[in-house]
Amino acid sequence: MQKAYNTEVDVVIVGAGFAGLYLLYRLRQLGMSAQVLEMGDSVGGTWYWNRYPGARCDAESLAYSFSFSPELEQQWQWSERYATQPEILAYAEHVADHFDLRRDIAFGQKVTSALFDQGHNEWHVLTEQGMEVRARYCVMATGCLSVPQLPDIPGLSDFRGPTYQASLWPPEGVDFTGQRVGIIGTGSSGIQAIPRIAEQARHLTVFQRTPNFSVPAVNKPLDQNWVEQFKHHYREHRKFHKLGLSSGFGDLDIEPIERTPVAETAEGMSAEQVAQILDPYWERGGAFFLSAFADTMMNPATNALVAEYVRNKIRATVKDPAVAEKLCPSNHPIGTKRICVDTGYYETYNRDNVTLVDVADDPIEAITANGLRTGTEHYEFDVLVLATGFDAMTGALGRMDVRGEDGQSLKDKWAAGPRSYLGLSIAGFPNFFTVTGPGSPSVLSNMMVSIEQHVDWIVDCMQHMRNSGYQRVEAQPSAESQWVDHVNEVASATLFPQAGSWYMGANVEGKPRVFMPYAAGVGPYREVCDEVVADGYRGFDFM
Ligand code: N01
Repeated sequence: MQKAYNTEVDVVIVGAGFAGLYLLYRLRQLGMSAQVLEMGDSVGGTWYWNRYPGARCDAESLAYSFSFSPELEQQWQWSERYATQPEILAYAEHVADHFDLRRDIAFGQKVTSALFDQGHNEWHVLTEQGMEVRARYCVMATGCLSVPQLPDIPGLSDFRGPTYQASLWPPEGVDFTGQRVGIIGTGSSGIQAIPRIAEQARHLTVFQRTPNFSVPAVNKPLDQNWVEQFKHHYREHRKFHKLGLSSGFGDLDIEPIERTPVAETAEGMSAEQVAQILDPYWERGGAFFLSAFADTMMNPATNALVAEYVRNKIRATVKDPAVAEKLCPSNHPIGTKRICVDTGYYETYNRDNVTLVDVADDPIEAITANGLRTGTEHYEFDVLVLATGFDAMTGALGRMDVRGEDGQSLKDKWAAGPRSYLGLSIAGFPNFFTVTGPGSPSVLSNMMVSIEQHVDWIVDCMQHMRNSGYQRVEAQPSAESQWVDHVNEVASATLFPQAGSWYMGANVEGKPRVFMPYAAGVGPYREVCDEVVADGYRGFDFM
C-alpha cells in the first residue's frame, strides 16, 4: 500500500536518483519540507533501470560517489576500480537508508504535469497514478539519460521471441544460455553488454550502424590498502574533481595530482611520437585517455592522429582484418560521440560465436517473426536486445506537460532546442529548477560532481530567498539568451558539433540539432555560477 504522502510542501522533487536524494538531504538540513516523486519502485535513477549485463560506470568508483558526507565516503567500500550497476544501486539504497530519505519519496509515481499557479507562486505537480502535490518550488531531478529511445524499425512487435531493452532490463536478469541472440546498438550500453552476452549465448549477431571509439577500462579489484591511503587524501581529491578542467573524471592516484595534458598538441607529430604519449594512457585505461593532448577536442589534426591510434589498436586486436575495418570508426572525430570504456569489447569479435553485421551498408528493413531482414539477408535469432540509446537531456521534461507563467508550455519554448540560464533555471518558469539541465556541463562531466554543485546552488538560492523574504525567483530572458549564445559559442570552438550524436539530439527523429551541454568544464562553470551569486544573483529577478 502506498504510504501517505505530503500534498503541500516547500519543494516538490521529480526523481529519486542521486540528484533527488542529495536534494532531499540538503532540504531537510535547512528545515524545508519536500516530497519526491519517483517512477521506479526504488531509488537510484539510471542505476535502477539500466541492469543489462556488463553495466558499470565509466568514472572511477572513488570519484563517482557523494562527497558531501566524509562519514559516508569513509564508510562505503567500493570493490572495483569501475563499479558495477548492482554495486552502485546498492550504494544509492545505502544512502537512502542511512539518511532516512525514503519516508519522503513516493515510488511508482510517473509525473505527467507540472503547472505554475501564478496567483499563489507555487507549482502543482500531478502523476499518472493520481497524486497531486503543491509546492513553492519544483525541481526536476529527472536525469539526462532516462527516456529510452526505441528504434523506428518496422515489425518490432512481430518478433515472436523475447525483446529486451538495455535501459529497461528485467531485475531478475536474463539467461542467454543456448540462445541465438541479436543485438542492435553499439554505443556504451551495447559495447558493455556484447562481451557478456557473447560469453553465454550460443550465437550473438551484432547489428552495427555506426562503430564507436572505445578504450579499455582496465578494470580491476581495488586494493583496500590503496583505498585506505587514497581516502586519507579524499578532501584534496574532491577539490581537484570539482575545480579542475578534467570535468570531475580523473585518473586516480593515491596522492592527488592535477594532471595536465602531456602536450599542447599532436599536430605535426609522427604516429610513433603520438603512440609514445598515448601508450601509457591506453595501458592505464579509462576515458582519461582523451586528455593526453590539450587540443584533442578542438584541433582536427590532433584528433585525427588520436583517432588513428585507436583504429590501429582495433586492427591489432581483431584477428579478421575485414571485421576490424568494420569496427573502425571513421565518420566522426574521436570524443565527439561519448567515448566508450569497455572490457574485452574488440576481443569479443575473435570468438567463433559472434558475427558482426554492418547495417550502414546494408540497412535493416524490418524485424520479422524470427529475426531481422536487411536489404540483402535474413538473420535468425531467438532473443532480440535493443541498446539503442535515449532521448537525452530534454527527453524527460519533453514528456511532461510543464507550464510556467501565463500557461506557457516548456515544449513550445524548447521547440527549437533547450533554452536555460546556466542549465539551472528557465525564463518564464519561476521557482523551477533543473539539476544538470541542458546548458550545464552535465553529461560531459562526472555526474556526481555536477549533481552536488547544482543541488548546492539551488538550495543556497532557496535559503537566500527565505532569508530575504522572497516568494519568487526567475531567470531574466536576456540573461538566458546570453547564456545560450555563450554555450553555443563554446561548443562551436570544439569539434563536438561535427558528430551526429545524442549530445546534438541527432539520434531522435525531428529533434532540433543543438549541442546541449556546456563544454567549458566543471571548474570554469562553477566559477561562473559562484560569480552570479556574488554579483547579487546576476540575471535573476526576485519578488
Ligand atoms: O546509446 P547510444 P547508449 N538501427 O545512443 C544504434 C551513457 N551510458 O545507451 O550511432 C540501427 O550511444 C546507434 O547507432 P547510430 C553514456 O553517456 C554510460 O549505448 O545511431 N542501430 C548506436 O549504436 C552513453 O553515451 C555508460 O548509427 C540503431 C546505438 O544504437 C549514453 O548513455 C553505459 C538504430 C545507441 O547508442 C548512451 O549510450 C551506458 C537503428 N534504427 C550508457 N537506432 C557508462 O557509464 C539506434 N541505433 C559506461
